[in-house]
Amino acid sequence: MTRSCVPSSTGSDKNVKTMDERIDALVLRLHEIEAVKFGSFTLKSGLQSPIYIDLRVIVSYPDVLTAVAECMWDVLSNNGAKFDNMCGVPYTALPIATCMSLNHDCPMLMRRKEVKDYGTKKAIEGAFEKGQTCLLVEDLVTSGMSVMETVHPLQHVGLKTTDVVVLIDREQGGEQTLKKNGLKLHAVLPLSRVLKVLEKEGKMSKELVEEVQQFIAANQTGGDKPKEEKTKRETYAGRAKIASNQCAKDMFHLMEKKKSNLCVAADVDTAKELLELAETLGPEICMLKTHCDLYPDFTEDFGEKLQAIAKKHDFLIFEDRKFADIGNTVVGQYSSGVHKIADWSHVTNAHIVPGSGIIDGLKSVGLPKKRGLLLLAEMSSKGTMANGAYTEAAIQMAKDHKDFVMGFIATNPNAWKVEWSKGLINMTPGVQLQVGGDSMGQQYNTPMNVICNNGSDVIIVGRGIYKAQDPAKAASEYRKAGWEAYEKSVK
Ligand code: S5P
Repeated sequence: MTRSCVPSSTGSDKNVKTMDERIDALVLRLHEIEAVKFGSFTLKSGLQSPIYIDLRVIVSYPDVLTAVAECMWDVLSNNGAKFDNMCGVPYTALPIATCMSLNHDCPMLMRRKEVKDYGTKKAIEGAFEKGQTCLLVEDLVTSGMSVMETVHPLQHVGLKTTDVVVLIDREQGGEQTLKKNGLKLHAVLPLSRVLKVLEKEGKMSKELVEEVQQFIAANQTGGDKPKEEKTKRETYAGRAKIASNQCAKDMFHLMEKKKSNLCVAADVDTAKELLELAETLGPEICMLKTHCDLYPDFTEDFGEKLQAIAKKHDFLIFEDRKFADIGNTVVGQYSSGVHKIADWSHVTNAHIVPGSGIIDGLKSVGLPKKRGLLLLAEMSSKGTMANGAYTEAAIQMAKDHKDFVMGFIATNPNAWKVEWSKGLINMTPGVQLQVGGDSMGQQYNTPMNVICNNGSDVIIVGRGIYKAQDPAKAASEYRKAGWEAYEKSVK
C-alpha cells in the first residue's frame, strides 16, 4: 500500500519556536493539504462561498493532527482555561480531542451522535461525575450550533460546560452565540488570521482576500447580540392605536396584555393532537397557527372547538392557508369547501403572486367577519423568490388595503425602512433558539435576531416547540426569549 505520509514540517519542526510561528506554519500546511480551499463552493445552506474549510482530511496527516492538537492545547493554557475532562464534537473533532487527551493525560468523554433523544438513552459515554467541568473540542465554529448540540446532552447528564476550544473560528457570529449560552470560545485561528498568513505567503491574492472578507461580512449568523445601531421602536400598545385592521388591533393588545409575542406553528398530524396542544400551550401564546389540511380527522365542529379554547386562553387563530389563486376562486376556498376557514380562523394569509385581486376576493369574505390577512412579503426558506421587487409589491398592496391586511409574513422588515406600516404586524417563521436549518431548506434564526435586530413583532415557532420533549416548557422558554427581545427593542 502506498502511503502519502508527509514528513512533519510544522509543529515538530525544530527550527520553529514561538507559538505564533507554529500557528503560521500550520496555516500553510492546512492550505497545502487542501483543508482550506478557495474557489466557488456550494455550502450546505445553498450559499455560494469563495472559501471552503474541511478539516476532516487532517486525520490523514499525522503531523498536522499533532500540530492542531498542540496549538489548541496551548491556546487553552495561555488563556488559563480549567476543566476536568473533555468531549470532542462528533466527528471531525474526535481525533483532535483524542490527541489532546493522550498527550496531556486529560480524560475524554464521547457523545453518541445517533442518540437524538438524550432524555431517555445514554448519550454521553465515558466515566465522569456530576458537577465536573467538561471542555468542548470542535474543529471549526461558524454559528455555534453544532457546539450547542453537544453542550445540551453534556449539561443534561450534570456536566458543566464553560469553555470551547476550536481550531478555526469563521468569525460569523459563533462566538456571540456561545457567549450568550455562557461559553467562552478559545480559537487558535480566527479566519482573518488564516487570510493574513496566506496573503503574506503569496497563496492568496489581495482581491481573493477581499472577496472572502466580503462573504464573511455578508453572511453573519449574527450571534444573538442586539445591533448597536438599532433604533428604539414603538410599543405594541402604541401601535394598537394606529392599526386599521381589527385583528391587528386585537393582536397588539393581547400581546401587551399576555406579554407574549409567540405564535406556535402547530403542525401536528391530527385535529385531536392540535386541540390538545392548543389547550396545553394556550396560556403561553398570542396566536396559534394551523394547517387544517394536515388533519385526516378534521370535522365540522373543529373550528368551534378551537375557538372555545382560543377564547378561554385569549389567543388568535391563524390558518396558514397561503391562498394563491385569482380573487374569484379564493372567495370559495376561503368561505366554503370542507374547511370553511373564514368561519373559525381570525387570520389567514396569501401569496401576492396573482396580483391584488386575491386581496379583493378574500376581503369580500373576511372583512364583514372582522378577519385579518397577512401577506407573504418574504419567506424563511432557502432560495425564496419573495424578495426585492416582490417584497416591495406586497408592501404596496398592504398599503392599498389597510382595512383588511393586518400585516406580513416577513423575515427582515427592518431592511424595508417603511414608516407608514407601524400599524401592521410582522410575523416571522423559521425561529429556533439557535440559528440553523432543516434538510429541506427551512432556515432558522433566533428570537433576539428576529425581533430585536430584524424588527419583526411575532416569532412563529413550530418544531422547536411541538417536537420538544416538554412542549409547554419549550413554549415558555420561547415566550420568554421573544418577550425579552421585544423589551430590549423598545427600551
Ligand atoms: O416563509 C415561511 C412562511 C411560513 S407561514 N416559512 C415557514 O416556515 N412558514 C410556516 O412556519 C411553515 O408552514 C411552518 O408551519 C412554520 C415553521 O415551522 P418550523 O417547524 O420550521 O418552526
